[in-house]
Amino acid sequence: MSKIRTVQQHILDEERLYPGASGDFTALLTSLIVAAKIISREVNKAGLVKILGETGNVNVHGETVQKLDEFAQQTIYRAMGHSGHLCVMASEESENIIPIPDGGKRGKYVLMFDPLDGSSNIDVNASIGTIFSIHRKITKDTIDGSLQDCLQQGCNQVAAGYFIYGSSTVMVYTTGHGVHGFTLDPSLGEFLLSHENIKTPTRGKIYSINEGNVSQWDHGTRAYIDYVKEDRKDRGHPYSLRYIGSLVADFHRNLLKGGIFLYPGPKGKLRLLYEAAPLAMVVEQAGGAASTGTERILDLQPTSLHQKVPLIIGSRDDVAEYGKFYKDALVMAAD
Ligand code: AFP
Repeated sequence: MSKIRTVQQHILDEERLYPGASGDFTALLTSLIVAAKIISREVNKAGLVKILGETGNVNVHGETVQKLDEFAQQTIYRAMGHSGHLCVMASEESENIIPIPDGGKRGKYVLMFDPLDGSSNIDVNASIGTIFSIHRKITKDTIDGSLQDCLQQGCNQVAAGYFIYGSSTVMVYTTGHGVHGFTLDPSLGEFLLSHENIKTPTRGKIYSINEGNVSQWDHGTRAYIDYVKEDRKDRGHPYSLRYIGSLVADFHRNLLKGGIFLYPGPKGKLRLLYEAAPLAMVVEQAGGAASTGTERILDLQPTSLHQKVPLIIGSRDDVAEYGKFYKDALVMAAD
């Protein structure tokens, strides 16, 4: 019979792997989980917005109805700003770094987050999510964190993960010791271990890409997509196309089933710090891979807060195969 474990118990177990741990990190994740539960509750009510009041209006309870992405941003800020464990934050929704509120205790961690990824899917009841990435403070001059603390390579992440608000709310996270998934039991208000030590298949049968962008693709991407669509049973082809347009949802499905998600260049659309790097840490910990086509995502040195990168992520052999097509096309173009 499978064991019953809450995410809190699991995080505490992981903390015991570090005898000198202060408990700060555990407390930080706990605050983040509270924020996610509040966001989850609000996402579940999204369909009632028309009944209870339109965005910007005052609803029947006398509350101003906010856009869900603004609500998610503020909820995380309010839960984390006063947690005492962070020195700075950065969000996909804010242009600049987010300092810790005046008077708030400063801590040794840096939080980067995308409060509600895929938010254009809210109106159609498709899954959306919150992505997070945690680094250690590296600057020493003041107790406040700075831009430099936010612009760290993904390989320095202490933890990363996401919450997916779908048919149920699931948290997936890694601290560098495997990837674990927890499903929210709304009646208990607890995330319970549902996916222990997730390993993604080394090769999948799914490709996820916005094919409407085909005219903007490079030759390597075109050749690769033609290849996965070939009717070659000996190679396990054709692959099935699955694309929701909500990164967390597309990523989560491919993580569990195997497959490849592509948002190719030249510049890409997805953000390095809030989307690509955290999911790259998760996928690598699950045995998969994440690349720009030529470079490992976790090796990229960010140069700005909202930098975009091409993102090719998923099953290890599929990502490697894409890389071959991409590089071959570059070589051919150079000849
Ligand atoms: P929204 O938050 O505007 O819905 O964007 C979602 C997203 O950033 C990511 O979650 C998707 O994978 C990607 O955009 C989809 O982009 P396309 O609509 O260009 O395919």
